[in-house]
Amino acid sequence: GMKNNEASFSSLALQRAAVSQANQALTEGQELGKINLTAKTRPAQLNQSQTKALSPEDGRMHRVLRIDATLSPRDPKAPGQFGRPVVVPHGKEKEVERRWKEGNFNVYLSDLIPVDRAIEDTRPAGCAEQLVHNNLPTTSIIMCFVDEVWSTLLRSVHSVLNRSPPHLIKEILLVDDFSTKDYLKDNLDKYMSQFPKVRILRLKERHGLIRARLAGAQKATGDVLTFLDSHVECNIGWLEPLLERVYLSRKKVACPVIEVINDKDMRCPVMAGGLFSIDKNYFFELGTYDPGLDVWGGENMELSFKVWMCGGEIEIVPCSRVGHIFRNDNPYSFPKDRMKTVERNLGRVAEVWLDEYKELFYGHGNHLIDQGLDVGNLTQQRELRKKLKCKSFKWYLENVFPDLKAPIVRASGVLINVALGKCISIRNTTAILEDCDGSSQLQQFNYTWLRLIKHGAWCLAPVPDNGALRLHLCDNRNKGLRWLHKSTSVFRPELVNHLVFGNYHQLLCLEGDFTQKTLKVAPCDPAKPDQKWKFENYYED
Ligand code: UD2
Ligand code: MN
Repeated sequence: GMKNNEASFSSLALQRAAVSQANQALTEGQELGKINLTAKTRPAQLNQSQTKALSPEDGRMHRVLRIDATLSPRDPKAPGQFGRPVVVPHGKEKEVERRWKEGNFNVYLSDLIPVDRAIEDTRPAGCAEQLVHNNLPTTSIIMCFVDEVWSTLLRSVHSVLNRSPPHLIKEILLVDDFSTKDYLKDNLDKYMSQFPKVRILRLKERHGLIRARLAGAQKATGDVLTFLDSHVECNIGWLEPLLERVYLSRKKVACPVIEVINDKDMRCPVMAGGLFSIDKNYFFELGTYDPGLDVWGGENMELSFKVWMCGGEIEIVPCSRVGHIFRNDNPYSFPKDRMKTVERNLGRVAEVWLDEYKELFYGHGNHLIDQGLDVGNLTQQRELRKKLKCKSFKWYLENVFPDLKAPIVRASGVLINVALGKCISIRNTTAILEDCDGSSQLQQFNYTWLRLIKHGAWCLAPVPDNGALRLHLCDNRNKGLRWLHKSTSVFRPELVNHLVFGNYHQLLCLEGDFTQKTLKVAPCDPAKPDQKWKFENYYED
């Protein structure tokens, strides 16, 4: 579910980069859900520092795990074995449909596939030969779930047990975030009792995944925390390279490949969020997650900014492969409105970490003018940032994400009234309607990410209480200069193509009057064609 990203951050180019990676995986994931539940990941190239290995003779290192307990499956002919695609049997389509909503993926097929099936080794060449230190730290696997599908939960646990060196797994902590399904109670206890390393922690109320992970972290006894979703499949040799990175540098957060990742430099500005290993003490030094984040969403941003800005690093480790079922939507309910929850979480993150760039975040939301989004108390988070002596967001953008080109302009060129076929032109300190002339400087406007209609340093805005237009010196922080265009589609579909000014309570739309050649703002009316506007060029959707 990447829907959260539509909530507010969607246009922040930062998030876009992360999302576009994730979306690719999402497309693949839909396939996973429907067809074969196999981890499909594109092999990455290893860079030199990753292939360079010490010699095993030096006695301090050994090869990653090669024996995969699932390689001689109990039933080699079972569906999905070796990651083979599974086809829905004829006549079962109804059942597939009926059971889909249990997990928002093909639950019917998942149940047909053995919980300890074999999967293909998707690692790039060379990974199996890699050496890791003999004295790697141990890890606690923390897997939170709420109403997870039985077979996928079991498959996640089996994949960890079967494909990790036992001595590195201190424990597997299953954190039950107040599930309602009966099979997740006694049956789960009974099933897991055959594995001494599996502990089940039951939360007494719904915590949401962020605080559920924190509850797990509090109980963990391993040196490193490894977080996983409850519908994953770890591949052979997935764990050692993660722990190796943390071992070599305790401020490194190591993520497995779960999707197509920019593998040029292995630097990852924002992690996907679900799957990573982090030194336990370091996690607590960083103040864990902001415990004020609710249910789902934004915590990956928070931790990513915090890690990078406060002296750590995030790295995608190409030899570590973990499959994950991406779903179109969360299969569980949100205690409060989903969109508001995620928006509030992102608001907290923006307020604490984004410095002056937080204006971009607010400028992008689907809310008209920001409504003083109540993000709760941030004192502790801000103090933490000071205490950790973290760098600025500007530093982050310049150093961690130098190839980020935050697009400044969303639309440009002449601004044409759709019904009248006339264009806006600058006259002294005001604007009028004229015949369109693309070569006239006076008719050139930029519509920016902060929703300003700019002509050079000047911005179009209505005169308060009057409705006439005038030019105003642009100021990115002045919310009284912002116009909504296009992005209104989410909020009020009928307002697409309008240029809307105002707030939730009072929407005013730019309107042209051809006889008078004048412009004004007037109450929005979808039936009025002279309120519809188009820029010459658009740079997004
Ligand atoms: C992604 C991450 C997920 C998390 C989320 C943003 C990956 C693969 N997944 O979304 O880990 O970072 O973005 O917050 O990077 N859960 C609970 N309680 C809840 C809600 C969820 O325990 O209230 C569990 C859930 O059962 C699952 C895990 O938390 O095991 C993550 O939830 P998800 O799978 O719905 O999130 P996902 O993969 O869409
Ligand atoms: Mn997930």
